[in-house]
Amino acid sequence: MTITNIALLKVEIPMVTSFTTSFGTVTRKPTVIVKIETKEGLLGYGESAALPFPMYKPETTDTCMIVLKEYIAPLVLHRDIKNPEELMSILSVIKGHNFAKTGIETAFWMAYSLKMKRPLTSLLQGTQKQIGVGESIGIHKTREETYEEIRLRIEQGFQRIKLKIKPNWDVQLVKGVRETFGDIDLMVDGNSAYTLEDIDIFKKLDSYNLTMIEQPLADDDIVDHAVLQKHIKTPVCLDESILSVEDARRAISIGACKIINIKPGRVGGMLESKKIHDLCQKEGIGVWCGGMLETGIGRAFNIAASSLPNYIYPADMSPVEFFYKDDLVSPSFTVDSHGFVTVPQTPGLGFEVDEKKLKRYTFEKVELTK
Ligand code: OSB
Ligand code: MG
Repeated sequence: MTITNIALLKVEIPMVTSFTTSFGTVTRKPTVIVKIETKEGLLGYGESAALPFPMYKPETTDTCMIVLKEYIAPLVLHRDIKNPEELMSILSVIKGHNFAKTGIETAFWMAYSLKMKRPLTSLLQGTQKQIGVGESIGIHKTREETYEEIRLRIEQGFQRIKLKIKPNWDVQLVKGVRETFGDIDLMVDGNSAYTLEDIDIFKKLDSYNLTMIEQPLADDDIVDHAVLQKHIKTPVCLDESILSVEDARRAISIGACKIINIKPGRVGGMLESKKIHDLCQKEGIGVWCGGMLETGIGRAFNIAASSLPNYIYPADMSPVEFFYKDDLVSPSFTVDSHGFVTVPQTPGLGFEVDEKKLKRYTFEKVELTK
């Protein structure tokens, strides 16, 4: 396949609610949509779903735009690229910038899937026809407000509840949730807000039968996580710390986690997600798909990746309308009353991109043809 045209679209759909984590509040979520055209007339859409600020990982929406324009596009335009493996080998000269890489990688996967006339799930060797979904509950002003959202999400059928935590918004919260909601599938996500000095907090959390504790310690650490894991029986799950299959191998080899959250965006795309999945399957480490508040375009790839067999925990895959006034695909995916999303079985994205909406929410556009 030869890419003849790349459009980088900075898109912003108004949010209907903000999302607060230990690192800050997301009130606006611009995103980068990458649209490619190939010589044979195939279209591909991908998404670089970094946050607008460098508080989750170093990348931002704007760094994705720059890296895609200045470094990625010149490497891939007008070059005959056989498959995603070859694309990623070309991009491997660029260090880091995984969200930027994911934008072009996912667009390429979509076009490739159309060319092969096979759905993404089948190209990846996915086996699951539906994906179990949980809900990630941001930090609220009060515990009562948090309980109200949990009540609603359980009623709607979401299969597990993930609580965002930070120092002084952790043990009491979890205790209250257990007292109010009993034995629900419950986990917490610290987004790197703690250090090993907080070990007593994790020993306390350890008695609440949490399914996992996600990324409690530094975003670039695995050593301290390994120490923590030795002191608690609750599985440690790594998010921010895992950027590649090599990271996953190292983390597993020192016992830094028992579970990995794979976000295609964070690891550089679907191919690396699959590699991490395959390694974890071999090592007996269960995985699940996290999210970056993607639009329906990014979510489509998350759904396809989640169809692999070792995705054994519910995904962070709340419907797009929970966070945004609108979506870029229509219809958007839905979560049924038992908390399942159906995996599309058609070649391409599996969802219809609405060009009118894409245009309406685009506020910056860079066209590259070389
Ligand atoms: O740590 O999983 C995270 C959103 C933005 C940044 C980091 C995280 C999250 C979420 C939301 O938890 C997951 C979603 O996309 O629904
Ligand atoms: Mg996380």
